[in-house]
Amino acid sequence: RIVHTGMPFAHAKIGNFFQEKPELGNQFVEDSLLQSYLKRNIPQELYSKIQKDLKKFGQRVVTDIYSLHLQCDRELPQLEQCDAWGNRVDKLITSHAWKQMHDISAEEGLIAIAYERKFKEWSRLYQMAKNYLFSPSAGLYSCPLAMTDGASSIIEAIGDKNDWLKQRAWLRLTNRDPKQFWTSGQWMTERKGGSDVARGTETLAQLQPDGSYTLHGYKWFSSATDADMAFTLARPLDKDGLSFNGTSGLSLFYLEIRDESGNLNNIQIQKLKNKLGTKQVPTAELLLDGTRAFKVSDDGRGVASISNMLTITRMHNAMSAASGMRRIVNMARDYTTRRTAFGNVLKDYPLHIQTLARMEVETRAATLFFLEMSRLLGKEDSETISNEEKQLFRLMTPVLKLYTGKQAVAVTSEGLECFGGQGYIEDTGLPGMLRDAQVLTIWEGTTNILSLDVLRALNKSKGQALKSYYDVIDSKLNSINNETLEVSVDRVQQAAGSILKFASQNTDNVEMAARDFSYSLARTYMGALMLEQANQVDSTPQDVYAANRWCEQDLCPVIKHKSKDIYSKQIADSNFQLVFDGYSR
Ligand code: UCC
Ligand code: FAD
Repeated sequence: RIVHTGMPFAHAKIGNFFQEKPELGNQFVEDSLLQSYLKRNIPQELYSKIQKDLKKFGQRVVTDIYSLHLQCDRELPQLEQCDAWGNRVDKLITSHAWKQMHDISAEEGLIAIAYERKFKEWSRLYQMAKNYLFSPSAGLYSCPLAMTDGASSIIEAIGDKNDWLKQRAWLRLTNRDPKQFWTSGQWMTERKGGSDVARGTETLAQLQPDGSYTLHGYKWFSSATDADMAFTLARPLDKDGLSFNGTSGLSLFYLEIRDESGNLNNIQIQKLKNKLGTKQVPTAELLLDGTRAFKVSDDGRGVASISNMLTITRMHNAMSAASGMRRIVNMARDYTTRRTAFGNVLKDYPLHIQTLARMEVETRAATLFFLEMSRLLGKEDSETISNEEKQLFRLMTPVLKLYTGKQAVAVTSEGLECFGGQGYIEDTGLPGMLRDAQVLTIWEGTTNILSLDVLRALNKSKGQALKSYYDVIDSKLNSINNETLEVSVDRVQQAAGSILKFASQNTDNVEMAARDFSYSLARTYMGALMLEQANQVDSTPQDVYAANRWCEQDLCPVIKHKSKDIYSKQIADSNFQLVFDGYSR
């Protein structure tokens, strides 16, 4: 017999302390600003129904949908290019969770709500608010949804003359039945250029006897390649085999990715992109080798026609930016109650809370901006928009996208730091949030390209857009009667005046001022929205405090720079010399 002094097998002792993880509450119930904005802008009888749905969904996005989100993060898409026998199959493998997101999107009406118009001009606001709750828990399914929404809007804009497209695609894109529901891609970028689409597009379109076309080209970025259809740009060839250069040679085409038997429509998936983030999304390079397609714009109106889609996807981009900020702030806030350092929980350190308060102010400003633009979009959809609002909406869509994209990167980066080392650990899910935020400044138009789009909108409106901008701000400020907001009202008023003044002056290089100008438009407008929110009868001290904090910053960087003549030819030359100092090739 053997004498045992203790059990030979045991768990290793690794200490008794385990940090509690951050928890999320109902994301609608916890979002006081979202509730307040919707309540004050949507008629009561409609809001009571919307509120009920958002409250239910606010819980889903932190329970079953959030589990699927984490699964999308873990089980990334794969491409099986050839089968075991060498046959090219281009099989795209996506996770069960990703497919579930498709079904949930249909069932919850994440696209449908906007197009059913059951809630009149507030349908779009409702839809965007619901997507705002979904986006940070969506496993990036928000990306295909954005393009699907954009595609639905294009088809609606094309109108009756293409009823077959409505029957064939629109009814599916806006469907609530998962079996019917389609998603769309948006293929604009080619190897030569994603910003300069007019010079970058090499894809050619060959007319067929039946009136359809075959497309021949290489699409350099195709997000969500598992979509059912896509809108894309190509150059139709005339009977002599010639095409036009530039934007006047581009037309818009509709295509389906697969035929009735599920085979790819003469498309080869060349590779899946190896990306910094958005890894959940199957983004591919595609060879179009005779892809059957249908021209849906007039000749040469490709870019103008796809710009409807750009407007919608840029709105989704901003929605994703604002909701991503809200999510990291909510998580970091909860963590301050669970994490102890130097003997106290983090929430007891004013320095740490100051950091979070600054993030909160940014998040509120972005959220109000995005909600207000969604409200205007709803009015445009239902044709109740005034001319002034229309001008404002066109001018401010690129501003919204570019400014909130930048905010999201900064706030999410700060948010990761709020978790200390854990913010850098992959399986907390936190690092992915930063990687996914970074793309918001790149796709759907980079910051500079959108700043140039602001100039385009200004020029096209011949000054009317800026006048509308000023008048809308002025009218918001005039209705403010709370004296604790007086200083901020003055600051916003002055900034708006300075913007007008700057626009009326001749600048050597107006393009060089475009980014600072756009930032000025953004900060000043967001200031007005924050003040409006703070001036409501039921506004809270937090609304007032946040508005005043926002308005303390430099609202109009373009003017400060102008006094230094920073956009002159001489400064442009000095910038060039500085950037290329020491460059030897
Ligand atoms: O990145 C992509 C998909 C990513 C996945 C989706 C994510 C969605 C968010 C999800 C969140 C999770 S798709 C690729 C996106 N690509 C871009 O955004 C392109 C960026 N480049 C530009 O925006 C450029 O400014 C271009 C391509 C529009 C420039 O083209 P052109 O042809 O050189 O510009 P033109 O000649 O000035 O404009 C041609 C016409 C004009 O109309 P007309 O002739 O009537 O005057 C313009 O006024 O297009 C009109 N136009 C616009 N109209 C141009 N831009 C706009 C606009 N933004 N709104 C209205
Ligand atoms: P470039 O045009 O080469 O720009 C490079 C830099 O130059 C940028 O900083 C830009 O701001 C700057 N720049 C360019 N011109 C000017 C100028 N005149 N003045 C000042 N600055 C300038 N595209 C699609 O069509 N469909 C998709 O589904 C899609 N999915 C994507 C998914 C991901 C993850 C990513 C990262 C991209 C995706 N894209 C997609 C492509 C994306 O839209 C483009 O990458 C983007 O529009 C920029 O184009 P580019 O890469 O050609 O950059």
